[in-house]
Amino acid sequence: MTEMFHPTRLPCGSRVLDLSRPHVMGILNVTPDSFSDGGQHIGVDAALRHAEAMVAAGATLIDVGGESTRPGAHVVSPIEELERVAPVVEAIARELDVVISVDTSTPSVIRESARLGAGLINDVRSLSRDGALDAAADSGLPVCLMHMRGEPGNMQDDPRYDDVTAEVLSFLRERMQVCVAAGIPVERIVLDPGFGFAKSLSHNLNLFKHMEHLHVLERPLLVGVSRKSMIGQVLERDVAHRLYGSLGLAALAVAKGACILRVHDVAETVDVVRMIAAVQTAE
Ligand code: YH5
Repeated sequence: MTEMFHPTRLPCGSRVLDLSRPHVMGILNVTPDSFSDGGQHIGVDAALRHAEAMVAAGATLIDVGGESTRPGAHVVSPIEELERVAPVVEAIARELDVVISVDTSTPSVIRESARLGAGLINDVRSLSRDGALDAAADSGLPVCLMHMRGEPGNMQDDPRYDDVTAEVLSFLRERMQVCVAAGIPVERIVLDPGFGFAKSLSHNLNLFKHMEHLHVLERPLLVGVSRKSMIGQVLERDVAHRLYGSLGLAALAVAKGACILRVHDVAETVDVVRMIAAVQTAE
């Protein structure tokens, strides 16, 4: 088991996450073309019911995303993204006891979500869009910075690294510095290696194997591997048959010190996390 050196309390708006134990973040796609929801969670009621089920299953964060980051997915305008995300953030904040994470790169969505009760900004582009750093700094919320290269549309076109873990580490270190310079306290930063983003199968496996190196940055790690292609490629399973692969990687991520697991299958992952926590907290 890996030792970490980050503090154990992460204030997320009106709630606090106790990071001395791992947390499960349930994925809530509010896109018409979402990859594995078939778009059925578009209606606010349906989204709220799905969020409620994930909270009942033990999710302590819900990640609301209105922009599909699948390669080839169509670009969403900021207004369209806001119209998808805002009503769902508002409904969850009103109805459920959970930290709302918003998967967005868009300044107006960051600002409006924070106003409506979001607790975490999760940006796969690490606040690189014009105005995103200021919006996140003004929100006062923690931010998750994720490693990616290019844009979702072109990121899988022949990604190359000499040492993927070292390059992810230096990218995250640099984005952390940029955030701190923009007024986001380092205590509010969560880091994510970005599995499946601008990485081949061997890059993903190598990065996973050496994930512990990222603890030198002394920030909590979030890991998202649920149902991703790296599992499909190793096991030769389509997206509907990646649960056991996802759970295996979830367990290994926790053993390597990850604090937050971003997943589709909340109940199953919560069992894995609780079992590991029972062992880790034993005498
Ligand atoms: C992530 O890793 N990922 S969206 C393709 C799949 C399955 C899942 C074909 N947002 C992350 O979930 N935010 C996404 O199978 C994220 N970390 C953070 N912080 C992609 C996704 C997925 C893509």
